[in-house]
Amino acid sequence: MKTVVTACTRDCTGACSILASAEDSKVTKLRGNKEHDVTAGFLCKNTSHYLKTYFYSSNRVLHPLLKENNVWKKISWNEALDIAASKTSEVIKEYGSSAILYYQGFGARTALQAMNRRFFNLLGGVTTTYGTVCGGIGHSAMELDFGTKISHDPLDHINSNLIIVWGRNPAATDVHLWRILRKAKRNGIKIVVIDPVKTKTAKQADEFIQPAPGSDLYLAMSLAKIVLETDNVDYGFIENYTKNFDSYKKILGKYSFGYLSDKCDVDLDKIRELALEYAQGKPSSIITGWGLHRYVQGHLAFRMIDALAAVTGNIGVSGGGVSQGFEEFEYFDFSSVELNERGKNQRKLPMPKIGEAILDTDNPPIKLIFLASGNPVNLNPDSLKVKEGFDSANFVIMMDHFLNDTSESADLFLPTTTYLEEEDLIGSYGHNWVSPINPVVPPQGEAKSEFEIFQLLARRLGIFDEMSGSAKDWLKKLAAPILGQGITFEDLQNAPQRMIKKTEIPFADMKFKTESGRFEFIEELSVKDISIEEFPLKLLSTMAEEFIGSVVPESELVDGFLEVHVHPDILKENNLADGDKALIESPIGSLVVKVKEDDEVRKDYILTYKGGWLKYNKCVNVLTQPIMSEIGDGTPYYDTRVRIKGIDNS
Ligand SMILES: Nc1nc2c(c(=O)[nH]1)N[C@H]1C(S)=C(S)[C@@H](COP(=O)(O)OP(=O)(O)OC[C@H]3O[C@@H](n4cnc5c(=O)[nH]c(N)nc54)[C@H](O)[C@@H]3O)O[C@H]1N2
Ligand SMILES: Nc1nc2c(c(=O)[nH]1)N[C@H]1C(S)=C(S)[C@@H](COP(=O)(O)OP(=O)(O)OC[C@H]3O[C@@H](n4cnc5c(=O)[nH]c(N)nc54)[C@H](O)[C@@H]3O)O[C@H]1N2
Ligand SMILES: [Mo]
Repeated sequence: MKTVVTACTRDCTGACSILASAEDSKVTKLRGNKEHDVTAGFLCKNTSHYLKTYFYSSNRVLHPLLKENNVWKKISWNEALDIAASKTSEVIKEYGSSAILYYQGFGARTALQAMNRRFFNLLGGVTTTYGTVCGGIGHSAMELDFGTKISHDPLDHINSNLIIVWGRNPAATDVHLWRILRKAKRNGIKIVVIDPVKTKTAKQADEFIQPAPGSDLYLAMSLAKIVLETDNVDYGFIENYTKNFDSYKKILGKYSFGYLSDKCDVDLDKIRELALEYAQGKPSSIITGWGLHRYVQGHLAFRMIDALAAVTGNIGVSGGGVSQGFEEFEYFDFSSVELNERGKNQRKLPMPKIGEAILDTDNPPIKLIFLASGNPVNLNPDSLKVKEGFDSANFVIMMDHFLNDTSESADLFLPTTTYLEEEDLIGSYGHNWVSPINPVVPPQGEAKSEFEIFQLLARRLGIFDEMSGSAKDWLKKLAAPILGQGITFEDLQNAPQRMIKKTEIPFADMKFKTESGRFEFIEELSVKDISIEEFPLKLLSTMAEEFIGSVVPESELVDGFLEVHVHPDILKENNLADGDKALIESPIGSLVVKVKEDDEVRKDYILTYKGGWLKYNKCVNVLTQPIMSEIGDGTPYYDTRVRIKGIDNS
């Protein structure tokens, strides 16, 4: 028996360091690695079941597949690579390399994927994407306020007196942050959850505030207004380290308490209590989540939350701050590996509107698509349009472990390895550690790493010299900034490494990365009304605890209905009852769903989860609008307006 240190590469804040045991080339057990102080020696449900439900799942594809007459058929790697290479060179010859779209999803977030991008740059540059279907919006807000996005170490929250979990559900989506919050609670630190949904996290908090979706800016403004009115302001911080305070104060002055409390639909007494606790209990920390990113003007909520932390002087102090997450790729040197300067024909299409963008692109049009670790037909807004976009290309090549909704539009499937079969490094967007990924067993079936696939393609396309070398050689190059800090490559391969010392508190030196060098308050507020009379409800589609992204449990891979939670009053208004089938319509689509009566949801939205398959009629994104946020090129999924009506249930 042997034990190997590796790390989970799935799309999650954890990027957990794992100890994998193997016997006779069979992985027998995965355990959390105690050498990592955030992921702390335990694994989430999804990783605990990973061997059975993912790695050894009978649905995992272990041979290259080619679609002929709409049926997948097994082919050899030689054949698959020859086809991929000849499609690539034909398209380049006829249309130029920018007629190729390389779409990289969020399914795996490792360092070595830089080699995929290098490959495309060596071909002369291809079309890629800009913007994001994940964070983005909040990051741009933080850049405006602080000049950069940095967060407090998750372990620093233990030093707070009060923690506000704002638009995040770590009990389901980040069990390691949840462990820290539970410990904080045991230590007597008050946990407040602000979420329109009574989530698993909310149910275990000391205080739960359930505002209207998309109204957090008003809530943050009213909290700050009370702070000003009761003179709980940190004037020292404001005078010495901030800019635009007067303009910000003027904005607050324009709105009455009545208006603000109405808009967020939170009782003023409750707001007052929280404002005083937050300001007087200093240090207080705010942990923001992805729920805040999902609105056209989501940046306004983030900027008002940052401002609240600033007026109370909760910046630059241990146990304080506004923490969104971490830049998982910041520790690596990508530029020298990716060779962007060689990709002269680069073009970028907006990820939030990828379907329409593919269809509208001309000169040259998109002819060939390479897709790695993503499922855009399922998870990007306006699924049917994304499908139309992918279907419009002459040929689609995908690299994944499983067939998914986007495979319906693909022509060639190249099976890739997982974190139990390959060598790589991974950062995290939930903490500041980098962890090694090491092969535990040889690749299953005929799976190959993306790194090897692109090397084999490079050989066929005459660019092998610049793609050759071992994974280790390239990882050393990518990790150069880490190796410069006295960590050896062997250290990095043997154990997870903390990149920033625990004691480092963001902005403790009061130096901000903005142009002024100060924290910059929001100066102007212009709120757009994007409500639509005919579609009175919002549609929230959050993460499920039981699976990640669109890799749903096997039992879900059957025709059925998306389950949506609806308030009893809304059901009554529409002559619906628990368990009924109903039609949800949005400005761009409609879907037959099954309703679940739920008196814990608010009356202004319908709640469901993301990731259900289009193929089985359970994909919420047939309803979501393909629009971009005002700032940050993000995806405002939850600003989709809908209505619900009964259908014949017989
Ligand atoms: N099990 C599991 N874990 C995951 C994932 C998964 O699919 N499954 N996905 C991973 C990914 S890709 C990400 S980005 C993270 C996301 O991690 P989280 O941010 O924890 O996940 P979400 O479910 O998006 O949670 C957002 C919360 O915001 C709330 N919300 C919605 N609108 C508003 C609003 O207007 N105001 C406020 N205050 N709250 C609002 C939602 O009700 C929801 O509870 O999780 C990662 N972890
Ligand atoms: N309605 C709605 N839509 C949403 C969201 C929402 O809250 N509501 N959340 C958004 C968010 S936060 C995100 S991050 C996106 C995610 O969107 P995507 O990244 O497009 O979707 P995933 O299902 O996470 O895609 C992962 C795919 O990668 C594959 N994969 C996993 N590991 C590997 C690997 O190591 N190599 C390769 N080649 N493939 C691998 C999986 O099998 C899966 O098919 O979805 C967004 N979509
Ligand atoms: Mo995400």
